[in-house]
Amino acid sequence: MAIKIFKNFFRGIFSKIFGGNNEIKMGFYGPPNAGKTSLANRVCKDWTGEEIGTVSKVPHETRNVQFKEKVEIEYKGRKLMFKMVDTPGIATKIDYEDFLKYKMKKKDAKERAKRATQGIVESIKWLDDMDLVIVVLDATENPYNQVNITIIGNLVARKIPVLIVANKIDLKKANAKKIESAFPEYDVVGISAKNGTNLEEFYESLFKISKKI
Ligand SMILES: Nc1nc2c(ncn2[C@@H]2O[C@H](COP(=O)(O)OP(=O)(O)OP(=O)(O)O)[C@@H](O)[C@H]2O)c(=O)[nH]1
Ligand SMILES: [Mg+2]
Repeated sequence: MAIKIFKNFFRGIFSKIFGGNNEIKMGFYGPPNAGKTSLANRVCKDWTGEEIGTVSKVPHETRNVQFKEKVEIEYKGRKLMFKMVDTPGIATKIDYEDFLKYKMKKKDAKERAKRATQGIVESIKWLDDMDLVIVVLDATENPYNQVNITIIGNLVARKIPVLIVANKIDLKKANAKKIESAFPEYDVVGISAKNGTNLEEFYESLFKISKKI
């Protein structure tokens, strides 16, 4: 705690002296395949015209933290500058055999599993550096699981503001309400990153939780 206060104090002085950026570091966290990169890409594309990374139906597509700096977002006349950080999906277990059904060679599947495991460690390391976190969950999946509870518990312990996104609401099986019930103390916004549904609500919630930093 004392170290964090110290760090923030010096960071503040540093940026005042050198006119440093006032970027809000926004992390996209969650289980694999939930749509973190899809959402990060959509936001990035909206405001910079560029994307942040590749999307795939094969889980653990993102195996390194990737980011985009100086993404200025405007909502109702207010502007905020973000550093967007897309992270590898967090899982409790990675089995290379799960990748074989995607017609991947055994050697490639093993390499993907190894890199995905390292990616999880990297995701957790970056948590400390985040000003706020968007937890992206797949609304067609059961939200009551170890990964979600661990991620959100970690954020609470570090006092990092959280916005939960219930993604894939375009799918019939999606149940955003179940996510709301699972995490009643957080803002939950149902979206489709793929179709761009409810992005306005996402920006509204984002600006709301940015005030908590
Ligand atoms: N139907 C539907 N599919 C989506 C949506 N968002 C993402 N997807 C699909 O879900 C799959 C995973 O998307 P990604 O954006 O790669 O997910 P991710 O969370 O970054 O996954 P990892 O990098 O593996 O952790 C892809 O096939 C996407 O096209 C959505 O809103 N609706
Ligand atoms: Mg990804």
